Amino acid sequence: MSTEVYSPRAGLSETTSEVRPLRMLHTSDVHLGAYTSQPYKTEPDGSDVLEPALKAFKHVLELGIEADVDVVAIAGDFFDHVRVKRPYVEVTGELMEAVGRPVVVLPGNHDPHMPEGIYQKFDDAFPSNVHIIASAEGELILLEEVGIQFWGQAHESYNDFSPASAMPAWANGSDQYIWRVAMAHGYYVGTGESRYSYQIHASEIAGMGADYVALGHIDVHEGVGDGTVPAYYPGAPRHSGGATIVDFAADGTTVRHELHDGAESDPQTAGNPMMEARLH
Ligand SMILES: [Mn+2]
Repeated sequence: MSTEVYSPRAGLSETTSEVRPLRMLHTSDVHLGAYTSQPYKTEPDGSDVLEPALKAFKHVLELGIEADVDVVAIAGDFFDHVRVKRPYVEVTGELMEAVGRPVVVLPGNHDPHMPEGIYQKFDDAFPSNVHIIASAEGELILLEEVGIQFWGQAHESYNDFSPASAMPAWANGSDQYIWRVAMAHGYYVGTGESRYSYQIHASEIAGMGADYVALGHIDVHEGVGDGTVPAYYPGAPRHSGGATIVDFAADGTTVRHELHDGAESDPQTAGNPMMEARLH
């Protein structure tokens, strides 16, 4: 387990609001449905168990429950493709409901928010604690009772777009500071250029005014940016075997990657460093 500590966001100390600590679980690139459309598989003894991608997701959620997080963030490519069937999505929804905490989902390039996509087609399979960001222009999910707000630009098609280009419209709390999490699903290029789609630049991360930037798109756990704002790819649950836990507090932000016991390596990427860093 690695732990990184960051100074509070510039300007936080000037807030007149009460600053309460808060804990978040951040995951991404779960790619549900990548290997099978059946939510369960039958063991040799005849018992039914969750298929591997759902099992990895369940393990990640259990990490969050064990750590007693206040909220869960899923930063894109939660589902692998739009052909995932209703029974599979219903089991996914049941796992999300069982978390008993708000879950915020940013659609990625594999699971764009569009009429034929998972989130609109199976809208009723997601429980009321699930909040799905639905606009490419950017949308704020304000969870005032929890004390946190999420900003993100949803993928709405398979076309290229700039997932961190809009300026977040943060809400300000009167009595309580509301933590700011920007979500973006794309490829971090730093200050340079790249041939890849969905580019996220260092200046965008630094300029969002966020306490934390929750990224998704690559499978490995990795911190990016210039170090002033914590910005992380959490790592895909089946690849990294865990999730990222973020602690927000008045004296700074702590980010750690936690492994879950039941981690299985992805048979398509295990042992292949080129494949292991692959993009989605
Ligand atoms: Mn992706």
